[in-house]
Amino acid sequence: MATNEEIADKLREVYNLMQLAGENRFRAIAFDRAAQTIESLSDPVQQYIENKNLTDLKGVGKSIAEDIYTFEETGSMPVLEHLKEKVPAGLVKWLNISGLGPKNILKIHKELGITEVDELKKACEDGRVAKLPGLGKKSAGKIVKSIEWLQQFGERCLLSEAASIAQPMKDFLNQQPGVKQIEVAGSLRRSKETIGDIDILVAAEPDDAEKIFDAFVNHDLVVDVLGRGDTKSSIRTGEGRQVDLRIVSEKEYPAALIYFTGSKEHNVVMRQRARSRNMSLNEYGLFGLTGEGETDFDQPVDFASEEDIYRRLDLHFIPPELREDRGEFDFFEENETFPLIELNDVCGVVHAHSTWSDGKYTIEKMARACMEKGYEYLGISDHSRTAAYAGGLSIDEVQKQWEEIDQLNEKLIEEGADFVVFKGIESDILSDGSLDYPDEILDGFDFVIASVHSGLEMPQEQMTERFMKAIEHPAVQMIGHPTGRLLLRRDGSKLDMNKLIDWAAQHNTAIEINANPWRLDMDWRHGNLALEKKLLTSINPDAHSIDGIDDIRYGVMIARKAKFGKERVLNTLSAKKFRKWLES
Ligand code: DGT
Ligand code: CA
Ligand code: CA
Ligand code: ZN
Repeated sequence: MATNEEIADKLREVYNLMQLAGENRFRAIAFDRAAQTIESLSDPVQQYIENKNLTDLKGVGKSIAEDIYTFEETGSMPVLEHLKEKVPAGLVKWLNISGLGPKNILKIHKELGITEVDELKKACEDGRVAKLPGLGKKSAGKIVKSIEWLQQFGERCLLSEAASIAQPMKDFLNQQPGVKQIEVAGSLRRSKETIGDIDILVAAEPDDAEKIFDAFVNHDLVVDVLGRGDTKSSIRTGEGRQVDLRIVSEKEYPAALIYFTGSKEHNVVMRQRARSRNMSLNEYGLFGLTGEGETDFDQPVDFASEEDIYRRLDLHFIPPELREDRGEFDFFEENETFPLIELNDVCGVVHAHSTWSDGKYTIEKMARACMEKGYEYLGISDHSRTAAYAGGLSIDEVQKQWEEIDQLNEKLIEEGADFVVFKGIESDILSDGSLDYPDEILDGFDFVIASVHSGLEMPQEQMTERFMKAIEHPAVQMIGHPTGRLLLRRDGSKLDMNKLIDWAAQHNTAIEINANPWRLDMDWRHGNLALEKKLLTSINPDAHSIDGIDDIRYGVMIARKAKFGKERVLNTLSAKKFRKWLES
């Protein structure tokens, strides 16, 4: 059963390919419109498929409805398959080049007779593209930059996407006979913000490996088998993600798990530590050394878990998120554990948008969803007035929103609900560092998140000053998504984060970890300094919908990687304590 998102994706693929095939523009747009409708539907589209009433949906016509029914029955959509035959596969990749639309793609493809991204890059560099009508030198330069960006990051995906592939895959494999232990390894186990490929490790008897690999390569998500051997198979999913499955013996499993979890940098230090203790560590195990100082496979050192191996190297167990060779070895030589925040510690949802600005749901709907998910409070923070493009609130609207929140809170008390809505705002930081409302309005909020949404390209020094002014403003409790980056899409602003962390810690202002998987900003790499300065954070979903609230889990993954324990994360406080902190 396909989800709303999956069906929307298919329709959008049709839309993209139709444009590249030069088909009727209006027919193509119809697919895009249907995709949008289904994507933003709050009920499961399955209901409409079962009742055969898809055409009740605005923007879904009869023929597209038929395409969807067929897709649901057969798993493929003829119109899409047909288009795939018609459009050169290389050209489809051009759609990922930002700033290059289908019209120009077709023009370049036809005029220059090229289909590959590499050919396009060359044509931009040697002036052929610049000579085409309507393109010019500037466009060609932009295309080259986008291609370079793509080549650097294009093969990676967001943490959320990788997790949504790995989880069902792991659950599925775990049910296969013969699987004794299983773990997701690699960058995903380390909670990196973007993932190259997904690595899964299984412990099984060698005789069972064949069957397990059979199951793996026949999984629903698989479209291509990239390789198959005795101990490793690789597949590709429909979205182009690669998954590597390795099967090792139970005996080798702990050493293999350390090896394939990485990072490479962490592994290098682990091997050095083994060496300096007259042992050799590799993916098969821990061994003694021969007289010549080579690995002596006849001298295995016993272990039954990752923890055992760490102990053999005079270390306590190092949580996977921290295995980046960024100070974890010194720490875990001395200390048994580091208390990292857990998803269950989070008590409240801070930073959420409602229909008052660009959110999809009313405050009440958002509040009830938070309640259902087990949270104690919701901090609403719509956009401020300068963010007109996102429906930012005028002073008048702010005051009306406050009334609505007061009434809602009263209603919740009457119902006996143990839940409260806080009045917040995501105030733009204007280019001179001032906020978006006069002080007397700012004082009326329970909390203020200060964010930059425009003028992101400011020189570093000026941008840092801009943030520092916001940090020291007495009305501001937190800084939102400090760099404004969109992972795999655009770099963030240039900022002196070291200075900001120091400044924020001094002023008791938090810097959020924006949990939206596109952002994950502030970056975990600032974790060491944040710890040293005792910086506070809040793990904020920046939710624009009910589903968006669940992004908190990615924020928690990044907060762990950034060495935050719950005592430095504000939304682990109970509603009462959170209010007290806001007032202090
Ligand atoms: P990714 O896939 O780019 O997001 O990052 P990883 O860390 O998952 O890297 P991947 O998939 O190439 O390899 C998984 C782990 O296997 C990696 O974290 C460490 C280990 N590994 C792979 N190749 C090497 C190597 O050449 N040397 C060492 N020391 N470890 C390696
Ligand atoms: Ca990997
Ligand atoms: Ca891999
Ligand atoms: Zn924002």
